[in-house]
Amino acid sequence: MSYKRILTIQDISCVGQCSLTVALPILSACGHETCILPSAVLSTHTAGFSGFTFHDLTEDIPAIQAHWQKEGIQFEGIYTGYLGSTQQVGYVKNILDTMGTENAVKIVDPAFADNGKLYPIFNDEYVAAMRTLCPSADILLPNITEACFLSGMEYKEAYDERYIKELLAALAVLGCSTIVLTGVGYSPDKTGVVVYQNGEMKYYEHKRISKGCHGTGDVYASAFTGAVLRGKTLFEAAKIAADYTVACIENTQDDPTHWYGVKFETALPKLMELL
Ligand code: PXL
Repeated sequence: MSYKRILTIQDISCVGQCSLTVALPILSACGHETCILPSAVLSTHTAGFSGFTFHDLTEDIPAIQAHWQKEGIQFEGIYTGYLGSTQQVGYVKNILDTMGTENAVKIVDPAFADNGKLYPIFNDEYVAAMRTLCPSADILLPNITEACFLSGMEYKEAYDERYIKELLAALAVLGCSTIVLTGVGYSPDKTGVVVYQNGEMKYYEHKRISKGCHGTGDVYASAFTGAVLRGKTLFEAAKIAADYTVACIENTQDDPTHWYGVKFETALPKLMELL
């Protein structure tokens, strides 16, 4: 049993089943000590709610990091998601570069866009900052939209394997050559994930249940991180995270009142079984 200390850096959306409220329970269920650095506090996530509050925590980060350094605290895994500001990306890069143990695994989920569009608070300057985070990551975990914004390639709704390979090669140039690309589907009722390593693509295809469930990217990234830190290979972890995410969506799809996230909690025993 590998019990690791993981730091995850992303926002607290108080309501909405995403970011830290998803990462913390999932990483705990995977059997890891989970430390958090909240990037911002929001009343809800920003996809579908209007009038949400947003409190950026950028200013707090240097003092938190300095205290950890004074205490000699280091992390065996660092996993970043939705961040609070462009300036914060620089602070997070420094944390990735200095706060890991010798063999720490660093996973960056860009978490700034989906379905061809940036999330509300982000802009081109943020995307440019996010590019600078790539060389500090061991594994980059974008969806197709984020991969397009980062690499500068055109976003397409329909594509073939050649386009995906080109996209991954263009992304790898930014400095992280191990990429797990999510939401890759070559036919309407299928989706899947591509694991790209040493220029080679390996594809795990599974059924697509419904389009655009909120928070599934965070569910996927958290389960993937938990599985990798449990010593699974990248492909095994990618598959476990996909099967778990599908189970979460299946848990939720027959409840129209639950539009803002997925019921990931009742599927946690399945994740533990898959591990
Ligand atoms: O799930 C990604 C995410 C995280 N945090 C906040 C969001 C979103 C997606 O919209 O709004 C605040």
